[in-house]
Amino acid sequence: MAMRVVLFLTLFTGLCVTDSQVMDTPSCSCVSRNLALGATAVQSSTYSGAGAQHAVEGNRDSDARHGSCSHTNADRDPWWRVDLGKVYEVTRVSITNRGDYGPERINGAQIRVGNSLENNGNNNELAATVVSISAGVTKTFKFNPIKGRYVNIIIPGRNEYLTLCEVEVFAEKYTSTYTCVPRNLALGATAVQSSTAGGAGAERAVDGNRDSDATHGSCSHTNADRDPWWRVDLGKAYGVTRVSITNRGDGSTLRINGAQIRVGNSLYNNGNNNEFAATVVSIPDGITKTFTFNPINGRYVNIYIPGRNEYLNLCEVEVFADKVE
Ligand SMILES: [Ca+2]
Ligand SMILES: [Ca+2]
Repeated sequence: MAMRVVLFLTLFTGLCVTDSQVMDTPSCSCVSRNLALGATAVQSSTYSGAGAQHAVEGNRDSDARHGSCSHTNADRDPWWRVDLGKVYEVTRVSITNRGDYGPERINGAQIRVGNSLENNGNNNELAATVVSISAGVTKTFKFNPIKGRYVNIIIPGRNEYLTLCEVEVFAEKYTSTYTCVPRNLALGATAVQSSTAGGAGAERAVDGNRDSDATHGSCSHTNADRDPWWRVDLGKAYGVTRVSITNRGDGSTLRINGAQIRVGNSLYNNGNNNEFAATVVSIPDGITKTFTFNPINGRYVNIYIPGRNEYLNLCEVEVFADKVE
């Protein structure tokens, strides 16, 4: 599953946004990237092997005994620094405080952002001061954009241990600091079908669950209709470019063979006369198969088996519009 997500991001990042434009579009959802994740981090000293990188590994676990918190010795003015690799206009830093001991140690820490390594970067511009953070809590500090490649956390004026369970850094001014993925437009949308067998309604194919065992209640099922069909209403028209179908995995694999995907705005003949997008030659047992095509403008997506009496089973149908809106 993790691999699937990574591939998905790699394949589709960038299709959702333009170089200079807004983030979310109706067909894409975007999240600000944590620029510190996996970046190089250093600190004034390291206590018991708890290196600076433990604060940028993507794990907020606040129990220092679990190995995901950085930890200095009781240095004078202890500090920690991450190198973002290039200059960003930093607007937000989140710090996860230690939860298993000494939450007050973080009190008075300063967040500094800039491009200088003078005094280890601790003379860079002051962005915010950490008055306190409760044990194990992640607290977010927002400020006006500060240009910088380095983000420091320093506790000035005393001898102290600096423990950071996670530091996340964001710069929300440009699209390059966001990751955008296409939304599944069919998820939770209204779906109907030519008839319903055994209570297996059309909505089961848009419930966000690909479970392909029809006995688990997440697959739609028509009767053996002549030319059975299923249709989802996206709520408005999109330039649809991609449909994924999850076939039933507990038998009856061949029923889907010859199904057509149709996209358009008409409800004439229940939408089955809308523009032809792709034919499902076959889909193996329980597999999710993706059909891509040039954008077709449409609010309705139909799955339709023409020319015979058949049961139409769909365990999940996902619909995407990968172009910029
Ligand atoms: Ca961590
Ligand atoms: Ca389902």
